Amino acid sequence: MESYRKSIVPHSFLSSSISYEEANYVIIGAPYDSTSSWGVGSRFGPSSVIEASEYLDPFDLELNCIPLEAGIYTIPEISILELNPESMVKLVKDVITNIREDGKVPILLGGEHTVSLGGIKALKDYIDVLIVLDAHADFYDSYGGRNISHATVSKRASEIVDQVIVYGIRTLGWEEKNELDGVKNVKVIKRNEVDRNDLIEILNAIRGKKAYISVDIDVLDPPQVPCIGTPEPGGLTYLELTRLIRDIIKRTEVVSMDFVEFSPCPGIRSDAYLVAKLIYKAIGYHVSYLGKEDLGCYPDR
Ligand SMILES: [Mn+2]
Repeated sequence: MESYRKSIVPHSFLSSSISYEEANYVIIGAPYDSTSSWGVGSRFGPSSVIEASEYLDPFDLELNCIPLEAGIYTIPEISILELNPESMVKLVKDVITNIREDGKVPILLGGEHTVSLGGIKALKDYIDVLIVLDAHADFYDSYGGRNISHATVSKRASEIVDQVIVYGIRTLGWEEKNELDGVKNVKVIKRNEVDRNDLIEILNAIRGKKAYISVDIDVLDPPQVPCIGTPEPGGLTYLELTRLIRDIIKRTEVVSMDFVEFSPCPGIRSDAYLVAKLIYKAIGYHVSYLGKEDLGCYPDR
């Protein structure tokens, strides 16, 4: 269980070569896509994103600093591909628990959305609110005969977390609508239901709370990132998404983030690069507003 701390990582996020001990942020690849209903392939997400990240410029033009200096370490991918969803969630939970206990910020990389349940379970006692950015509500009580599935993630999470906010949805199953009517701690916001000012108001209402952000890459508009399992038209632009993540991190105390459902297509490099940049940007905002040391970042310029 502890062996990953000393192991040599062939590919690390932004080619970082620091030790686990020195890191404030830890990238965890969770290659799992066993319950995916349409496009399988998100198992290749973590390795593809980490490979693309090696081409990122460590200097952040917007923040005017090098967030990488906060220390980012990449552990080897967790071996979960062959597990059933329950065992997979348990193993991801154990890894995230260890990283949290070491005082580091876990950044989980899927894999399908189901892997988030491992992170959420590990951190449920440390978070007040779960913020899910997703094209779908993922609020089925069971899907394809499974209680733990990419389509039930927010429903399962709502049973263990006090408050859940889902933003960005563009489609909803009838069964999901009925499930949502039966819960009080979940706020699902349609993509076009609110403008940026409304979103800021919603975030101001949770100011200072401890938060977990789960980013389903399909919250983006399919032309922005075509390589996803379940594409849904009408999504966010890259800039809208990064700004929203910044707005969240500026107001809440984000303890962990995950980025899931990216499913690389052979021959397309821009997608993996976009996801890598999105993750580095999110880490950059975290370093700026919540970082342990002042690296001279200026997020509001
Ligand atoms: Mn999802």
